Amino acid sequence: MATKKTAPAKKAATKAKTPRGNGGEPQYQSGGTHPTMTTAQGIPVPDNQNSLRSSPRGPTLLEDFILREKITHFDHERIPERIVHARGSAAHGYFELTKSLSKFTTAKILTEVGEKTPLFTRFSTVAGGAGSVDTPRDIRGFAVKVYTKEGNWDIVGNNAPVFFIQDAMKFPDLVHAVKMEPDRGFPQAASAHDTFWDFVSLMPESMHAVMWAMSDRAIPRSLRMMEGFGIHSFRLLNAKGESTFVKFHWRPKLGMQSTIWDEAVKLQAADNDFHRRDLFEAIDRGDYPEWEFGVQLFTQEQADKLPFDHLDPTKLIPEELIPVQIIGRMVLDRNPDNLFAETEQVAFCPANIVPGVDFSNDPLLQGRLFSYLDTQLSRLGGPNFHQIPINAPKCPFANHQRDGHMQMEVPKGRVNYEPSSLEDDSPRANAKQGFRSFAQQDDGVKGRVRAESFADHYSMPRMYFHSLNETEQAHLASAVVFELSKVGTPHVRERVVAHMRNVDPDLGQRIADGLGMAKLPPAIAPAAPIQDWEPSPALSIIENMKDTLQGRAIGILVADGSDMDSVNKIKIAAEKAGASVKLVAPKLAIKAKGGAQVAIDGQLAGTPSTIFDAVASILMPEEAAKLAKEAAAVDWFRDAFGHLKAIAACKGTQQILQAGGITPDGGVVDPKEVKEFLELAKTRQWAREPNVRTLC
Ligand code: HDE
Repeated sequence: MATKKTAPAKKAATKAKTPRGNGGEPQYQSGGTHPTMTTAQGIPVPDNQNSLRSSPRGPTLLEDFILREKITHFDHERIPERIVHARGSAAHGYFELTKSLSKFTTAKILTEVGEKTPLFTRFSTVAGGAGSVDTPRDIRGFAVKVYTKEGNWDIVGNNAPVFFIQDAMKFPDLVHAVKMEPDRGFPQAASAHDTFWDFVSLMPESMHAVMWAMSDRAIPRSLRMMEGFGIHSFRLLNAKGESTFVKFHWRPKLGMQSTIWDEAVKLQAADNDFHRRDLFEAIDRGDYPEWEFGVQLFTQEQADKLPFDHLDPTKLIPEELIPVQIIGRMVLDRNPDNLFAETEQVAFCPANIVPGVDFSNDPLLQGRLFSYLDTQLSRLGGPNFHQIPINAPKCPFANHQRDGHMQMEVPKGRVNYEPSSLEDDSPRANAKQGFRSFAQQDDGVKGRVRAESFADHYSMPRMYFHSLNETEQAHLASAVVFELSKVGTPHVRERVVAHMRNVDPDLGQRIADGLGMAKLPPAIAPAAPIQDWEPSPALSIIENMKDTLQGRAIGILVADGSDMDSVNKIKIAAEKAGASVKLVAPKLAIKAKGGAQVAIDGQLAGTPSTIFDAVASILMPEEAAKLAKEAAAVDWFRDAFGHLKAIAACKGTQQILQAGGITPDGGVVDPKEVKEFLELAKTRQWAREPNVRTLC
């Protein structure tokens, strides 16, 4: 037996030592029919292992065009990453209209009910580089490219309905301030540092978006559990040229859910790709994420009655004032075939809109209309990026634009100008079908000014704070304290507290206390009187959570001797209710009760409880006793408990809970109570939080 095993290995080792030139056989073998490998010019490659040398131990020849072509291509495999939103995950899907807006717009995509239109959606973090982690505290990009019959429509939004600045002029400053500091090159993907807080504390207008960034919205549990917002007001135009203002909303079918900050931090180590993997795996198993598409429609008269200016992108319109009407849905049902070709090369642009939709005068939107096209020129290398498959419209398109870097088309004929009379089929403008802009009268005075109606920076963050429940308020206050405790400059910390006092006096006090500030800094004089507006209950995540197990993940800890009948009872019921279940054990296979060999999904040390929404364990007492001495097992439960997860712990497991200093509460049940456990698993055990964490 032993001789038989070692013999082929010896042979392979001898073979590897033999120098192989042209015609050398690769050492692996596999089935299938493999096409002949060629160079990019189509020349068959004879050997993909060895470069061309003057002799077996001599120098490599410059003549080796195969090597040079391969290395040159490799050297240029990366393109400049996006300056913001570099880290992204995406999927293909479709948009389906369920209610026509024909009264308000001529856009076919918003009037043809039942039509399924292909789309591509990319979610992203803002601050980190392309290789950064998925779970930092950050606003998420939510960009949708809909390939409509009338051209591409890009809704390039975020998972927060407001932005940090009112005018595009400040965007480069904001981004410089939030990204890693330029001298030291850190922190990556984090706003918890001096330059970010220095900047925002000098920009009162950013306070509302800061509140969103410090709220649980900025640490989503899954990309599938985030809302998306177009932020700016846009216009819809009907056949008569009448305009209605509109704000766009995406609502996740799974409802919203967030991580706990401590959990998000641990997830960064447990799984850098937590969100990317979650999205990919869900689509891969046919669990297609879905969002409702909603619109807030309002007239100029309604806009005039709002106590703030809707053109100011630091303001949201509470849906209690103007309801969100659901008019369609987005389903993501296909993973990209290639991350680079699609997710990386996709080029969004808020200026891509279709006839029947138009822009508003939001000064941030106006600046964005320039920026995206410009950024693609350097990111994708030239003006023909619209020909890359992921960017190309799926409807016919034609014009007289020609040449440039990477022209993929071969235009025919003599006519590349207009007017022309030489060919009958050259493209011409079409006044009837063409894009129209709203005929807005503008008789203002030119100047670099900020409208007076943009001056109130505190009433809306106050309204937002008051719309959160107590738990969410405490998370927000604690997040600000966490971030400021990473800020080394005392006057920056004080300035933030001074703003927060304006947002809400109690919030300011709590943050000051959390930082151990001896004295409250004086509040900053507001530019406009602060008003108390009605809270918007629709903005709370916890208060609006969906009563469902769909999209939740459950981990079950087992070991040798575990009773698979009990395990399967939980697994089957959980999966039936829409959850995904993974078995975790000290080894990748266990010998279950009765002797059956059972394959395991995750090895304990590499599968911490942070990646699950609820955990269960079915262990023989002797195995549990061993695990009670195992840090990974103790942490598994300690973290699950600390992150407010439901726990189903068998009798044996109690030893591990004890080792972790856990006093079971109402969220800890016996695994036999499958129904009760799965009910608890739908949400977090909020009542436990004061017992495990001191919040501000
Ligand atoms: Fe962007 N933004 N942005 N932004 N943005 C980019 O375009 C910019 C803003 C948003 O998945 C860039 O292709 C300016 C608001 C998303 O590929 C760049 C201003 C909102 C994405 C750019 C803003 C966004 C971007 C970088 C202020 C929410 C990622 C690479 C006037 C409504 C899209 C690129 C994707 C990307 C500029 C403000 C959302 C540099 C100048 C407000 C989701 O062009």
